[in-house]
Amino acid sequence: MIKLTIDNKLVEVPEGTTILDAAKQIGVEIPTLCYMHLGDMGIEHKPGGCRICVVEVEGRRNLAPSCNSKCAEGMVVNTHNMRVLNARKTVMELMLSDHPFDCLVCAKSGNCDLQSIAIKLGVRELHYKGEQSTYKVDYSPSIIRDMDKCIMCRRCETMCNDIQTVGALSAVNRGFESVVAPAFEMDLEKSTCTYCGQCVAVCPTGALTEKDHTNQLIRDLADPKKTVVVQTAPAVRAALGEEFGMEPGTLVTGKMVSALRQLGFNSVFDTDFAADLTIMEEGTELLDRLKKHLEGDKDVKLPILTSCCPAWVNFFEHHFPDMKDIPSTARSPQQMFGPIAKNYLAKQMGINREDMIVVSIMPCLAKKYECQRDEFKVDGDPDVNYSISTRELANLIKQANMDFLGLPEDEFDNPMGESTGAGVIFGTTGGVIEAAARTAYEVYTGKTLKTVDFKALRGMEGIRSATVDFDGLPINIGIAHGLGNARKLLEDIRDGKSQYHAIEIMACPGGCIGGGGQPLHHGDSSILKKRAAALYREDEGKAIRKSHENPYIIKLYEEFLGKPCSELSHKLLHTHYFD
Ligand code: HC1
Ligand code: SF4
Repeated sequence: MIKLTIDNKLVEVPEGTTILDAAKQIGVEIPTLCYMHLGDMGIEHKPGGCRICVVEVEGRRNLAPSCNSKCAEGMVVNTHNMRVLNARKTVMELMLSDHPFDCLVCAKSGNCDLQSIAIKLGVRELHYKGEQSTYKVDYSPSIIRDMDKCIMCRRCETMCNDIQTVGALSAVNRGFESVVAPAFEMDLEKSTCTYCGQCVAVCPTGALTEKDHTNQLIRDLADPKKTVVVQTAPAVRAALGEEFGMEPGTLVTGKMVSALRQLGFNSVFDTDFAADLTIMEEGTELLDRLKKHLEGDKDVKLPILTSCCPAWVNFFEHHFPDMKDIPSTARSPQQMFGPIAKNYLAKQMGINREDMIVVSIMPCLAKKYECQRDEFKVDGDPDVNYSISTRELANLIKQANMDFLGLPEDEFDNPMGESTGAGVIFGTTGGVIEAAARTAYEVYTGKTLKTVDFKALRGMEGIRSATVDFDGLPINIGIAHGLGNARKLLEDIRDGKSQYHAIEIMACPGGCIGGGGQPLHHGDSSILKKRAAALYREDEGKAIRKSHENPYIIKLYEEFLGKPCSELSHKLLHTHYFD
């Protein structure tokens, strides 16, 4: 242990501790910008580049960046004397000298670390005038890159390269010209970006933001000629409340439905209903492949991989194109909801497909891109018109001046609002495969499960595995969340080392609860665990917890689809993948 003094307080820390962490231990807050600590993910990004966290260390000529300066025995540190404050202000002013002044209309305004530290430091005038960066704004279907606002903290680079192993973003050029960009400064859309949005989630400024569809939604809701229906993803209800000061893990399903109804949606439905539908299709595909595999059919590929996460689909299309016949062909729940709404529900409502607008509320930014994929359109009309993120919904509720906390608890509309507990847990890592196991077990064995809780499949470790006993047949299941972890499982499959029958993959750490469109969690895994616990609570409270018992799903097959994996199901609910 090492003893030192910070702001006249004695502190004892293990060797190797940084001044920033030692200060935290005694409740001294030092502002940071480029520094990022992602709890359980094991990532500590401390390039010491921005210099906003400088402190004075007695006996040293220069101020030290506290995020990457280690404590030493007897050190005397001052984190807030006027020399330090003056230096931080100068650093901030220099950063702002090459930053556009469009705070009033910036998407990040009010939620921007650069802005809040500038306010805290009381920066009122800028003494440095110099050249301003003028990069072309890069608009992709999910993410907007405005590099004039980049402060070169390189958090996005760490997220994209170290956690996601995508490598779409890295620093290019030198000096004033340096910027974080895809290779050859190409547009994000032309790069290997998966649109997972994890870079957006850690960007401290408005350099990386989601493509905002709120204004389009406002226009559609105000148009009396349009029937606007909405579906809400499982993970949204477990995090939306945080935007209104509620504790992480507070379930706000009823208030969310109420808010959506007050915003003017004609019907408020649940993506969880479509998640139940996904289980019917994907589960049937799993059992079919399994049966053929057990019969010795060499053409059948196992493991089957889940296919509901669009960033994950992008990832394997870019990085593992040779393996694109392994994932399930089932569309994601978002994309199953669309064709059922526009082909089945529209008929029930007596309206034409073209007059229906299907909107989704998603924790994810890749869902925006997924809506635009050509295979999910009919004559140019998307099955799901567009998607807005949890953060965008929260902003819209705030724009409408609604008292979210005071809203009553409403129920979803039917027929596409009824879901089972299995549909709910899709939103957390392990949930999709647990939902599939509940149905596949009962269909395969013909027996009723004693307990539907497959606790061995739950947890937050990046790669997990468990064997589920299908009445004497051991089914090996793998789970990965975060694309770096997915890569490891895929490389094992490619090398012939995988023993799994089925694997669930979600691109974002934690699954959808940690999606790039959720309220920012700053890598705090305790927040992710609380959101996951909320979904398991909602599952436990449901009268029906197995997808194949959802009465509206049963009715949908009776009235419309025939049976799982029928010809019509294949036409509407399945897809194919591209190189
Ligand atoms: Fe997800 Fe899914 S769980 S992908 O994370 O399969 O986004 O929440 O909606 O489509 O249901 C996201 C969440 C979501 C789909 C479902
Ligand atoms: Fe990388 Fe994901 Fe950001 Fe794309 S969205 S640049 S894959 S972190």
